[in-house]
Parts: sequence; C-alpha cells; structure tokens
Amino acid sequence: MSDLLGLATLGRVPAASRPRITPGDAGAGIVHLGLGAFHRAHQAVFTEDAMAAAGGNWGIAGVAPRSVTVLDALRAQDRLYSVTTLAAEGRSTRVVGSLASLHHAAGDPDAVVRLLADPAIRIVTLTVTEKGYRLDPATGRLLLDDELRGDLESFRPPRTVPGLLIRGLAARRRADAGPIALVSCDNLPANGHRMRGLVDYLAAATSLTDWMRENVTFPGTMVDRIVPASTDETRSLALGRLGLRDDAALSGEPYSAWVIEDDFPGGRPAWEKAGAVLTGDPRPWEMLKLRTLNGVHSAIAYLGALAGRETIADALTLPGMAGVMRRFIAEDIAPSFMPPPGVDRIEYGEEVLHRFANPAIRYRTVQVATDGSQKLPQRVLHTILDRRAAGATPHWAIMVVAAWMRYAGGVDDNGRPLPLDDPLAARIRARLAAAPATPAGVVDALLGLDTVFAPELAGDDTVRDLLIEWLTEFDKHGVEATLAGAA
Ligand code: CS2
Repeated sequence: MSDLLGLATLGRVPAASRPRITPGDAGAGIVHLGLGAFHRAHQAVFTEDAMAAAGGNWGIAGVAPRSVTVLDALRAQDRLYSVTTLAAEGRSTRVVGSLASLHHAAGDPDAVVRLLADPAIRIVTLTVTEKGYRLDPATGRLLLDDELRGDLESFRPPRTVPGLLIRGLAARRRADAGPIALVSCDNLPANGHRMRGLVDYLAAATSLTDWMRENVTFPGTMVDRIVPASTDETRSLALGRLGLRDDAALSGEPYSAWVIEDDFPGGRPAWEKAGAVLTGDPRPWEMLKLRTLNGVHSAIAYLGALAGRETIADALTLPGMAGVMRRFIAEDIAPSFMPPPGVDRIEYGEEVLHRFANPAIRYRTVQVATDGSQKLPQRVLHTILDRRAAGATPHWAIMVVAAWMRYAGGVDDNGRPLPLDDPLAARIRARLAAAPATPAGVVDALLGLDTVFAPELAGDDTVRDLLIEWLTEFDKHGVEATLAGAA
C-alpha cells in the first residue's frame, strides 16, 4: 500500500505540484459551507493563489453540512488534497493547502455557530447546491418548513443551512465580532440577491435586521469550472502523479472562472491576483453562464441519458446533438438576455461546446440530470418565459423540458432504468402514476408542479402543445433519431 498524502510526506511530492503557500501558516479568515468537489477545485484554489500572491490570513475553515466521508479523508491527510487538471494536451496536478480547519455541521452545529461569531472570520462562502437554500425554484420565495421553523427557535442546534447562518449571525452580533460578507457560490440567478432575501426574511423573525443592515453584505458571484465527481480513476491518476495515495483527489477541466461583486466590509483575499474578476454587478455574467453553460449542460444530460450515453462528451457526439445545441444557443438562449459588455453570446456558446467535448472529463449525464426540478427554472424555463414575453416560440428550449419530462419517467430509450435523484421525486412519481400514460397526460401531470413551472408557463397553450409534440416524437422515434432528424 502506498503512503498517504499529508504534511509528513509532502516533501516527496514533485516540487511543481506542492501547495503555493505553506499549509497551516495562514489563519482562517473564511468559513466555507459545503465541502464538495466544486469548492475544493475552484474557490479553494483561487484563495490559495491569492494568498500566495498577496498574503493575508484567508485560510478556509471548511464545513461539511452532512456527509463525513470527505471530512474523514481530508483529516487523515492533514487537510491536503490534489486537483489534476485534465486538458486535451495533457495533465497537471497540484496539491492544495488552503483548508485551515475542518468541521461537521450536523455533528457539531454549535462549533459552526461559534466560528461564525469569530472576529477573525470575515467571509462566509457557500456551495450547498440549489436545494440547500430552501427557496421555491419557480418564485424564489423561502420554503419555510418545520425543520427551518425549528431552527429559528433557539433551544435546539440548527439543522438547515439557512438556520445555521441566522444563528451564527445572531451569535456574531452578540459577540460584536464585526462585519461579514455572505457569498453564495451556487448556480442560482442573482445569487447575492437571493441570499440577501433569504437571510433578511429570517433576520426579521429574529430581530437581527438593524444590525445586519450595518454589518452584513451579500456579494453575488458567477462561478465556473467543470469538476466531475471523483472516481477510482481520479484517485489512481493522483497516485501516479504524486507517488502518494490521495483519497480526497479531484480532477477538473483547465478552464476556471470566478466573477465576484466587490462588496466585502471586512476585507477579502486578493482574488484578482489569482485571475478572478471583481466587478460592481456580476448578474449579466451569471445569466450568461446559467442559461448557456448550465442550460446546455442539462439539455445534453437529459437527451444523452435517454439515448443511453454515459458521459456529456460522449452524448455530444450523437448525430445531430451539436447541431441542435447550436440552434438552441443561437435561436433561444442568445436572444433571451443582454450579455456582459464585450461578450459575444455565440462565441461563448461555442467555447462551452468545446469544453463539454473534452473527452478527458468524464462527467456523467445522470450526474448533471440530478435535481432537475431545482435546476430547470433558472437554466431553461426563464429562457422560455423571456422568449414567450417577446412573442417568440423557443422550440429547442421546449424540447429540453420535454426531455426532462421523459427522463422523469425513469426509463431510457432502450428500456434501461434512469435514476430520478430529485427532492421532488416522490411528487413527480405520484403525479405520473396518476396520469394517463400518453404525451398529453405526462405534460399535464408535470406542468402541474407549481414550484417548478410558473403559472404563465403552465398556462401557455403553445408551450403545452409543443411539449406534447416533442414527447410524441420521442415516443415514436427515440431521442437519437429525433435529434438526427432535427438539426
Ligand atoms: C452542472 C454544473 O452538475 C451540473 O448541474 O451543470 O455543476 C457545471 O458543471 C458547473 O456549473 C460548471 O461551472
């Protein structure tokens, strides 16, 4: 068995692959909620580079909300892990050393509340996925269920992310620990505004509002890097490149971008020295990325999974797929929003397709297909709504929704099962089971999901008719032949 990556073995790692800072030197200045692969291959790398360039105590106190698996692996390795960049031309690997401490929110929520009240902490970043915010995807309003309501009462430790934040902020005010920025790094439209709305709502219930106005900001961000879930292959790649075992190894594409609204009352790392763009308004970037990159990603995921393709790159080679995606971008997505200054929407779309085609990135279609009820609104439905409001009929975007509806049926075009991994899975299944097994039956059953489809969309007959048409095509010919005939 090979030795494990850790402080004691780090000297054996090739010099070019070692962390760019001395691990453990910088104190924690950031709390991050959500220790998934994306954060560790994106913000943790930017933050290490920023500290390498300009110093500062901006180490990351990493908090895993629920799972302990990643914590156990990272603890055994003194919080070190590697990221291998998978470019068509070759590989490069670096060990990241910006995690300053590790915490488990479900196991010890009070420790996280204490961290949020620590004056050394000046930034909280979050990657808790769309559903972690407990917002209704169709309206953006808070879903105040019993669990979250319980979190607002102070006699038991908080169980939800919003509950944890609000209790942490209350403790921070009591400790007079100074201003702080709460930064959503999830793929939600106007994520800073949503985050503010969510916390404001909860603050009103806990009389924190006045203190928050003076002390808390909500910078919006656009985050972007394709980071597939790690597999045994990722770990054996790391072993080959480091000469050490790394049970927390990650891989990602070469592209990495971060656009951040510059509103940090307690200071921030010099992220601009690490290649991030600091701006007054990141929302045009968020919309560009969500509707184009994430919209097309979801489209390829549902269509590709139905056609039996395992990865996004492979699905993109289906006859007609790239052509249909180009039309989806040019005819539906691009005209639906104003791009950031100087950005050409079609060129951006081409770059996205190029990134998805990278064969070294084995991003599974069923991974992107998860949580469709939480992702579709901002990725595809807003495009449809904006085009309908402009009097246009976005055929391709509607096709993507039809593909999601077919995917929700749980069987691919060859009769193999598809996983419906979605917080609304039970509701979706119940609605489908009660509906006639016809295209119209499926469409009406799923358009009735009011937290997904806004009333303007659910009541739009043109959209309904087209959904039925696409589902009928898929039923008759399968997705593969439909795509080949459509482009
Ligand atoms: C993907 C994203 O899994 C998904 O839903 O669309 O995670 C995507 O890879 C990232 O947003 C890329 O920045």
